[in-house]
Amino acid sequence: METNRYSFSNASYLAISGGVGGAKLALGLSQLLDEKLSIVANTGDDFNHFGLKVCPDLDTLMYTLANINDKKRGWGLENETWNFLEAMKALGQESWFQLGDRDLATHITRTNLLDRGMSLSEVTTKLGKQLEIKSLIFPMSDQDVTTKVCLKKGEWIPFQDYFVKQQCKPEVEAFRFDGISQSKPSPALEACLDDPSLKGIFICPSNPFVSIDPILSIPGLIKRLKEHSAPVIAVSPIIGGQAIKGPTAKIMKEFNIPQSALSVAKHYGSLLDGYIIDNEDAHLKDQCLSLGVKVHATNTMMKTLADKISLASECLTFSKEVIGASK
Ligand code: FO1
Repeated sequence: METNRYSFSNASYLAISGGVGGAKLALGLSQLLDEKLSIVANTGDDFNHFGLKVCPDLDTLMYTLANINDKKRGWGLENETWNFLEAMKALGQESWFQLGDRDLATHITRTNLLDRGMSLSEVTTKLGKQLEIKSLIFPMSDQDVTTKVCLKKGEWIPFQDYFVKQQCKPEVEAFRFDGISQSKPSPALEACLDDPSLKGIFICPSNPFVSIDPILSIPGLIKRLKEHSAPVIAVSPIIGGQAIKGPTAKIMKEFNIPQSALSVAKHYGSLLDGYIIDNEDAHLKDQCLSLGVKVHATNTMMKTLADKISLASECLTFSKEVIGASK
């Protein structure tokens, strides 16, 4: 049943997103576009915890667009309670990953539906419909892809061990995405890639290394995005050399890359047709332009819903300028 929604998708825009940072722009875009927006989420952060399939970025997007997310943390649900976690602690179980009581319902439902043979795409569509989300949120792939982090000691650890358990404190040497070479784009992502009426592809201001790269690493994806008639436009996750949230700038330092919006543009390279930077980084405009990408500077700090909608509106306007100028 759900596959019909992919084939008849009348989405005009695609957003490529990780969790908290990306979801802010995705929310702004969804407010303007409703069902004309498709959002592909990173699933490299997914893992099994207490026997449950947890998909942090899909859930952050889902809760944010349904306006039931915890606004302070960015992840998880508002008005959450933690009785399950306390009870697990009392039983001597791990409590470093905070699974709230209400959030647990999502993981149990997803795990059950997957066990019954549904694909991650089908489960995600079902949950999105249940939460009355108009935009279509879907995973990058229905195959498992697992991000691993190489520490300076040469040890590879699971992503959530690095991100949550160790709070991104260890120095990082590299990332790898296990399972990526066997992965295929999810049906909804395939439909977007094949949709000639798609008007714009936005890379949300998520961490390029751990949130966007897993998606771009799906075999053949970069080539198909480059060949698509829709312009590919990224919004910088770096403002004035700092990441708004998360370890993007710290990772750049550890990779010996200058911590700047320019480095993000270089990272995405020839994939980009357009690049949106913050006004604070307007001095980098010429250097970004010299990479052969159109550049727009504006306020990219999204504190309020109005900020999110305003940036989303600028993304849409800019995409029309970029398409008019080149693609
Ligand atoms: N992030 C944390 O920093 N600490 C947590 O305990 C935590 C729990 C959690 C539970 C469910 C969920 O969907 C997300 C959760 N996150 C938590 C966020 C998440 O793991 C990361 O933000 C992403 O993986 C990075 O995009």
